[in-house]
Amino acid sequence: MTTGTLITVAPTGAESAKAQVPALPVTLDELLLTAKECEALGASVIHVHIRDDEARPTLDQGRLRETVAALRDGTDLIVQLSSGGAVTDPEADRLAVLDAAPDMASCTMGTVNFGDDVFLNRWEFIVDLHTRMQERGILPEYEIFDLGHLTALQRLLDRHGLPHGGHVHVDFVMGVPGGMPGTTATLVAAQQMLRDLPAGTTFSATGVGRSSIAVLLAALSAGGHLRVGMEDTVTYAKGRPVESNMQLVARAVGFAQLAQRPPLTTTEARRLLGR
Ligand code: KMH
Ligand code: ZN
Repeated sequence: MTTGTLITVAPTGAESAKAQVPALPVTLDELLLTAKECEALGASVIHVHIRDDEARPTLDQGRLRETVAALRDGTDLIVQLSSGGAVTDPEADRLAVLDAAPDMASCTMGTVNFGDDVFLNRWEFIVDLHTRMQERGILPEYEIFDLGHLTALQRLLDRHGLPHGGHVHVDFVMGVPGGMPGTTATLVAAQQMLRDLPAGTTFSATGVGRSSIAVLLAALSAGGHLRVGMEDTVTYAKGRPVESNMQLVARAVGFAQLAQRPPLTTTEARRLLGR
């Protein structure tokens, strides 16, 4: 049955530099303001990467805890911390993200070439992330950069059991140079592979860069949910830089309403994800 649309905003990421993308929210105040405005527009989940005083990506424990507390205080958004960090972050720091006790955390299901870099996700590391989240009651969002990552997810769940609460939610991150392309055909192929996962598995999708609109439309028509934000998209249209995360959330909300799948409220999103 087609439901409303869960909209996740990924406002910052670890890849863009503030100097090149001045609208990127990098301070806690900027992040909180963005979060409040995106929630008011229809976002129900926030995927969070944080920055240090020089706007460089960081996994600093104190800052992560402060960020989770501020988002909980100021919004009703479901707080999802990135355990992916930046491609240079060590595994120990990525695991320690869970100590900040978010509602959700990302869990990338395999290694992928990432432009000129490699985003490394060893099997044992994935198992560690998954089982620690099970123990602590944190819901994973399984990040799928390539179709084989879905096979790895099936293997993970077979061997190590369902996440805490039993709901499986995946996010197709499409169009990364080195990963699966951001096309309708690929999204449909990925969706077909969900048949091998537990009944009730939900998916969202995001298309990086130019693939963002194609993926958004394909996800909506396929019954999927949406992730949008400046982590993935910094150009709104040819020659037009994104002005704010709100602009991207507003566009997603508009498309979701046209598709007669309006944004889920945070309460509805919590029900869907079992949070
Ligand atoms: N920054 C990328 C290397 C995640 O948040 O879990 C990884 C990423 C995925 O953004
Ligand atoms: Zn991320």
